[in-house]
Amino acid sequence: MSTTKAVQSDRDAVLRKYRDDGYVIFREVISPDLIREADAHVRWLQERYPDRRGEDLSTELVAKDPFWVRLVSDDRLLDVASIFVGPDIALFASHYISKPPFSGQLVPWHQDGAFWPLEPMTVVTLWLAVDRATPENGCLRVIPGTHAEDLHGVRERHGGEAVFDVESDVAIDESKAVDLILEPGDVEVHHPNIMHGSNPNTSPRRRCGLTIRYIPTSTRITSREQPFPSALLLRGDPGVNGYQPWPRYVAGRDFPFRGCEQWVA
Ligand SMILES: O=C(O)CCC(=O)C(=O)O
Repeated sequence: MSTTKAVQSDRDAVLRKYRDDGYVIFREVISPDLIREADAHVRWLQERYPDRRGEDLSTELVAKDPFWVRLVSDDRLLDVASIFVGPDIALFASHYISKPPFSGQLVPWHQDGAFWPLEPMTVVTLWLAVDRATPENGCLRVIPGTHAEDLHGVRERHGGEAVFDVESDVAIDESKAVDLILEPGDVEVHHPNIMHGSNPNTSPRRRCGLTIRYIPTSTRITSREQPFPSALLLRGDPGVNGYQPWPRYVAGRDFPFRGCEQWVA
């Protein structure tokens, strides 16, 4: 059975798990050939932007980058996203968090929805594993069930390097945290209210994942920046937002990928 068919037939079980725990894992969504391209893309981005950390390849780069848009608009990912946000889908944001060996930064405990200019907070994150992610290299950690809580406040974080310098202002019971062990091509889906974070990478293996934030086009992006730099219409009716144009591929400027000739102006 193809992944898409499997996804549809498991729909009820998936939604039940998401409603109960606030997250769900889909295995082998993206095939090894496209994951190899994503891996090469991350390496290309790091050469192109040598002053940025691997954990900081994010949102403002997306809409100018044909491969990035090709990846987040892949039908296999949109089919998964549609289970949670329906048929009319836009990209709100996307971010590679590539933690280098030995020195990869931690991600403080947080709820995504506490930071985002969205109204209502109807949005889902797909976290696509580019590398194998395990506790040793700082895999994503979630606290199941916390998605049922309201959004808490955030406070400044002190104490060592981190991907960002704020954290949730509530006490975290780490004994309830679940480590999400993922293989390249697996996708974890999480709710904007779930408490999550990740430890530093102290292992010899890189840990790279791509976060992709999908909204139904009925969710309004309320940022003062309009259209939002990474807002892209991906499927269906445009709804309430303005969007960035899809980028065109220019040889020598953009990351070359399979099918890029179809992205030339
Ligand atoms: O990649 C990580 O370690 C954290 C990801 C994250 O915070 C998110 O997906 O919202």
